[in-house]
Amino acid sequence: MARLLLAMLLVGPRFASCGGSDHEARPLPAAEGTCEVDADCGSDACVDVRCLAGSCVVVGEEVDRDGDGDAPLACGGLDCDDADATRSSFAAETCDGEDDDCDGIVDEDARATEQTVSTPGDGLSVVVPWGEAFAITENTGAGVFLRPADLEGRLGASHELFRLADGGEIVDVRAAGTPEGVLVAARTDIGALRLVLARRDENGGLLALDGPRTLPLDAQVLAFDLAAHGDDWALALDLRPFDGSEPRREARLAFGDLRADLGPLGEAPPPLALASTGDDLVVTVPGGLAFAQAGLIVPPPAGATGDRLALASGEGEAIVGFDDGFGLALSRVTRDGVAEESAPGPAADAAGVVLERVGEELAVLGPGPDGRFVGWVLEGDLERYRVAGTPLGDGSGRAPSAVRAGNAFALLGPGVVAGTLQLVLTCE
Ligand SMILES: [Ca+2]
Ligand SMILES: [Ca+2]
Ligand SMILES: [Ca+2]
Ligand SMILES: [Ca+2]
Repeated sequence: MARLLLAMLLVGPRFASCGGSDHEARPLPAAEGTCEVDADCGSDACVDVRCLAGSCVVVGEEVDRDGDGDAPLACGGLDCDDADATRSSFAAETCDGEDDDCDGIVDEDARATEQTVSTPGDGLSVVVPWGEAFAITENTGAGVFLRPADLEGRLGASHELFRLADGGEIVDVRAAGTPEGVLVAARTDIGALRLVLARRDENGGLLALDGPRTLPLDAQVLAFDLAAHGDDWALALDLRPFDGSEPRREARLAFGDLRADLGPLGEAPPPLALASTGDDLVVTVPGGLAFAQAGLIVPPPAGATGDRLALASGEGEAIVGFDDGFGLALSRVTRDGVAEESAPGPAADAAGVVLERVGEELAVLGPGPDGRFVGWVLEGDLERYRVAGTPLGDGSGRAPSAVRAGNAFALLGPGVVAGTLQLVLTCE
């Protein structure tokens, strides 16, 4: 009997005390370090422990899963994201809306960066938004090319948009960007206007070209401007009819059927500018600003001197930039008229500024006091602005543009070195 009891003790399950209220059998706790499966060894995110031959064995440290050299916070390191090797206490803070250096503050001290972007050839360049980056059109005179440029200053492949097969010269190229792509318009030396729509794919590449096509006209194009208009594009045209009648200014949808003839220009037509309010087109005309579809002319802002008005598109309004005798001033204009109060603009030369809507903000890109291009960002009320780009080149032949990508405001404008563009990123 004693032998049988000893055998049960040796081979049978070991039992915990049968004391307590439930009287159910429970296994004895395993001895420290003993196990049957890996899970018995507990889960410690900082080390890799496996069950080997019944014992828990540390087989490796997993304190840096993303391999950036920094252990996660829970394991005594300073890596605030151990699944992202671009973020650690060793990383530099960059302007991307994330806390790259893991100090708990997003985008602090993310400094403005500047890069020179060399554009091939010395043709005239126009920069337009291309998604959250840019596209650059290049006019070689005989052809127009388009190439994307990212916010690192890298240029994508160059695509030929069109070429003049039978001689002649392209004398004026303009472009307008929307989320889908870019409309490029080029005027030739005989006053014809060619249009091509470059559609972009999701990855920022070129998806397809629509066109080129020549705008059918009974007139010679003297000047033109274009703007994005909802999902479409709009054109403003100064035309000299072939039948010898008076020159006239027109507004049209580039890929629609709207035609709003705004009448003869008169002896001294003002410089041509076009903007969209989303539901109408605003065009500079003698005596003020025409709302093409409403058939209204709004007088120019009070105090405007000279005949140059810069326009920016807006939702239900356009922003007009003008010289009020002291420098650049800015006003809102709607079909009801120009807002009474004009906000003094940054210290830019009103004659050379480009106004561009960038989300809720307005970018003012133009020559500063010393003639070099500067970018400013104005908040929605037009009262506060900040410099968004150090002085660039003198601007000849290089039309600038600006985009916002997260916290970064990017400006691509004329470079200090002739024939280049300069990319400037600033961060909020
Ligand atoms: Ca790490
Ligand atoms: Ca990391
Ligand atoms: Ca930080
Ligand atoms: Ca950051």
